[in-house]
Amino acid sequence: MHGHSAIRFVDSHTEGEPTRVILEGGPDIGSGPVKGQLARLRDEADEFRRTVINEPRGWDAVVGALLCAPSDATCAAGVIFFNNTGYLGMCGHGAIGVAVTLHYLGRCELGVQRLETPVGVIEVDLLTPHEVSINNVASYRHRASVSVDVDGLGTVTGDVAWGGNWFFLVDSSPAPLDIEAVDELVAAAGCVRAALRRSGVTGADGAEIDHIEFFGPPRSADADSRNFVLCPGGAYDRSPCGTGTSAKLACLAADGKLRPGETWIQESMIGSRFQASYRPSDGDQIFPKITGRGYVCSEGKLIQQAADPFKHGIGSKPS
Ligand code: PYC
Repeated sequence: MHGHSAIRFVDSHTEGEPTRVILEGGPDIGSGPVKGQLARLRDEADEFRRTVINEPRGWDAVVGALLCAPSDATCAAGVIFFNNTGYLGMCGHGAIGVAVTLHYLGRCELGVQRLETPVGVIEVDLLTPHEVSINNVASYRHRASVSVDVDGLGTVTGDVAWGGNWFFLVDSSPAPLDIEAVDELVAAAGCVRAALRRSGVTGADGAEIDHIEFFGPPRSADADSRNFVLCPGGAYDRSPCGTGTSAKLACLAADGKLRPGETWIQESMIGSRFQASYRPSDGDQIFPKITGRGYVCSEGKLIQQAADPFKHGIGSKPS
């Protein structure tokens, strides 16, 4: 068949949140550090991200994972995560999705593999074909108890923390953490993010805080907390968010509310869970460990016919 190109993928979900691993058909982004490969993907081939994630081939909640060559010889692969608006530093649910997908394809055994991400090396430990622990990049609280004036909500106070992405963590959710209230939560979190921008509240080195996290009491008796996470492109995380839970651990550790090795069970908006703990790192940093389950749910080829005006996805300029 001619007049089209194809991108081969496997979809999985981690505690409800989708990951699309790209197996073939990605652009040539060279080699070297994964951070540099991400820069080339973003600057020279961003239509690939839009093709994979945007409608009509994808949807707003899915996170893409492009496997690439690592520059760190101790790593089995490099991985670049992306979504409907851009690129992620790390992605916890996505790393679990990559691990269960590679095992499903017969490309890795149970046990530990190291992956190079744009923000550092992580370890994925495939405990069973579905259960994976990740040892995330060092995480830390950057600022505590920052107050901002938010449209419609008044003063909102939260912590700024790094867990592989930048988060603003608000302990008392402005709306119930029920799936019925998800539109209200998305709108409220969007207003918080706008207020942070307006007030010049950032992560380290002026980095944009693009994830907003609200917390409340858990529904199940053995969990510690329930969360809502607004992702950068406006979708909410169906899982408890691996990097968001890492940021939460960093705040709990900084407040002396969770000791090294102690377990924290984070429940998501849909009641799925991550089990989390940490070991201390240098200074104020911690190394989070997050355990969750992932399941492969489809595989196939994305087709781009040459004549299709939306071959790079809706939201791209029609060609
Ligand atoms: O699990 O780290 C995560 C994540 C980030 C955005 C969506 N999921």
